Amino acid sequence: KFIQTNQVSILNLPFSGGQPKKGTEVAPELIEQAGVQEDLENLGYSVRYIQNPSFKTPPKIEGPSKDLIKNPQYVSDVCRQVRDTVKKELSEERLVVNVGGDHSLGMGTIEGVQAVYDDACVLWIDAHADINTPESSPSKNLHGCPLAFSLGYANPVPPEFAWTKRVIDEKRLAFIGLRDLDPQERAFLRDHNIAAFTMHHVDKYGISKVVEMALEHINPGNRHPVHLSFDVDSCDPMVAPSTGTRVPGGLTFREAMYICEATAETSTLVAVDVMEVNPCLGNEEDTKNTVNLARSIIRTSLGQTLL
Ligand code: 4U7
Ligand code: MN
Ligand code: MN
Ligand code: MN
Repeated sequence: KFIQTNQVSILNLPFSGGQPKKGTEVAPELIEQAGVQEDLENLGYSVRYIQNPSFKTPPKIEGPSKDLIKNPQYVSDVCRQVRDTVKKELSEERLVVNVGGDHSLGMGTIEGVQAVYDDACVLWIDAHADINTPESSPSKNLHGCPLAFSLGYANPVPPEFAWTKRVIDEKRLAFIGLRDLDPQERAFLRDHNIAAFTMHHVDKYGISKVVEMALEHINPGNRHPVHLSFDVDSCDPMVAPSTGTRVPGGLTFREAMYICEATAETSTLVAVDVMEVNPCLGNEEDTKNTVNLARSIIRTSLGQTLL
């Protein structure tokens, strides 16, 4: 609608520092090999691939104590780099596809999007709310915390994350797919009136109504840019088996595609994240299916239709 472009930048973000399982760092390469560039070229896009190979060097484990957030400096450094790259690509009036990598990267992608479009809204598709503060996090894994940084909830902000700011407003954020929340996450969602559509709502209203309600809430009249952040664990483990935090009772493949289709139809999408694919989990078939899901999320949110 307002940003008319066929230029898209794909950021490969091979990173697993926000959680303890190795493997999400190899996902971008496999998703690329699945044929994403060709998919997007077939849709009429001109594609720029951006690789961040420096992410691949894992640090020595930081945060040795059980009570401390894990790998703060590493996650912080990578996310700041992601913020800058997203910001640069968007400033050149390109669309951005962020291919993770674990979901701690979301604090970088959100800051990058908000730096260019400060009224952009965020549609977060996930089994989890990822809104834990370092203090409230039961696991101390940063992939469960990105939204707490983007909303300014972390108090105190760990020194490593002093660069993060409150860049989104609660009324510009909606969730779909939730089914595994920690106590403090529930409290944040309730106390701040955040549009949180759980799997209960998907069952009750159907996916089309849920997406309509979510988009109407964060983006009435489609006047704002949309940042879609898709964690593949929003999907049922049968659909997305190769991911680190599987939760039963998730979205079907079609429900996931419907979210992408409905978002694409608004012509407001500026950025999409596809996160948490872990090709090292599950068998070969599982990996293939999960990588193909990621590929489908990308081409569908960028406009591929069935007909
Ligand atoms: B993901 C969890 F405790 N809430 O904080 C946590 F259940 O990016 C899970 O959505 C976080 O995959 C999952 O560790 C992060 C846990
Ligand atoms: Mn997530
Ligand atoms: Mn999740
Ligand atoms: Mn903002």
